[in-house]
Amino acid sequence: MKLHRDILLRAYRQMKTIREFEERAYAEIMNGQIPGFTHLYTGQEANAVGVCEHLETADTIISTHRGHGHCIAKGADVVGMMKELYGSSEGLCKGKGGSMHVADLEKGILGANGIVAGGPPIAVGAALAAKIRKDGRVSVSFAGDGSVNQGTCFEAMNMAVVLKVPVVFVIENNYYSEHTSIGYAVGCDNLKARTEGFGFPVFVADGADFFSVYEAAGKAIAHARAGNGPAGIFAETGRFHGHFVGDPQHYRAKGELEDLRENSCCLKNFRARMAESGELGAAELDAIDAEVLALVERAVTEAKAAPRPTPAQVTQDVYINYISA
Ligand SMILES: Cc1ncc(C[n+]2csc(CCOP(=O)(O)OP(=O)(O)O)c2C)c(N)n1
Ligand SMILES: [Mg+2]
Repeated sequence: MKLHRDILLRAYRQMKTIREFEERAYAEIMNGQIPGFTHLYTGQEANAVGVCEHLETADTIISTHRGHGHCIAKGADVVGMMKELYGSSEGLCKGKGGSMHVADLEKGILGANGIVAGGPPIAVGAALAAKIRKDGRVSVSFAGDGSVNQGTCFEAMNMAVVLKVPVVFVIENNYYSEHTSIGYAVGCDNLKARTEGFGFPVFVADGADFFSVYEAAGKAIAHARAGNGPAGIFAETGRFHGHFVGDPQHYRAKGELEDLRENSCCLKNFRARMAESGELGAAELDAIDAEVLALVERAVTEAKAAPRPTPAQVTQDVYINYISA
């Protein structure tokens, strides 16, 4: 697969931005600078970027508790997101969402979500709205391997087929649901087949390889956008941190994390492919790295200086005024 230079440059920049955002968030949390509970997306960047590269701003995504990467890939403002993590009133959700509830409706980001498998039904609702309005939008649900045993996920998948709505279910299999491995939690050994049993095609991707995800996502999203009903993407992936920041990770095998970082890194894989094909030079990728680092540095500096919500703001923006909206 040969992609246009602009797509390659943007994809690398997005994956690198997510990586640096997360690694810096990790450092800041460990320093006690960021309040709340945080789940990092480091290691899974190619999934969000490979999917969102096929989406327009008006298309919608619904994310998970591990949502920073999905939001950045869909176009969320990085400085606004960092401010949100810091709980600032200048954050994307005025500091009331925090890490697990980042949303930006203007960018089609219907929200990260702390409820495992809370996303699939919302994505089906958005897809039904798109079908009724005939606006051509596709709705994407990101969810983890832990979500696939939840009733909400089953119900949403079935309903999507029955209503024939343009939704794509992305399952990111990082092999753990909190501290429980997929081998223990899932009763069958062919999740792709089980998901296809609902009546829609599922495309498998290597979540450490942007090109693999991009290809699978292209097929799934085209299927949904053409009015054929739902499709699925199964991406095998790995998270480089614990379930949450502070997780001692005793459930990992010895050397597992080192192996993941060495052999399942989408940034390394992307650079290796570019070196081999010559499509992008190392110097231009280095230049992107420097720009991304500067952006994340600015985001942290501005987030630290940004105001916190006042007590008077506690009751503001709690409910949407649907009549005037
Ligand atoms: C309905 C519900 N049950 C349990 C939890 C607690 N919980 C939070 S994250 C998580 C694991 C999710 O695993 P997975 O879907 O694989 O996502 P990952 O954390 O691996 O990205 C659980 C069980 C929850 N938030 N919501
Ligand atoms: Mg998981």
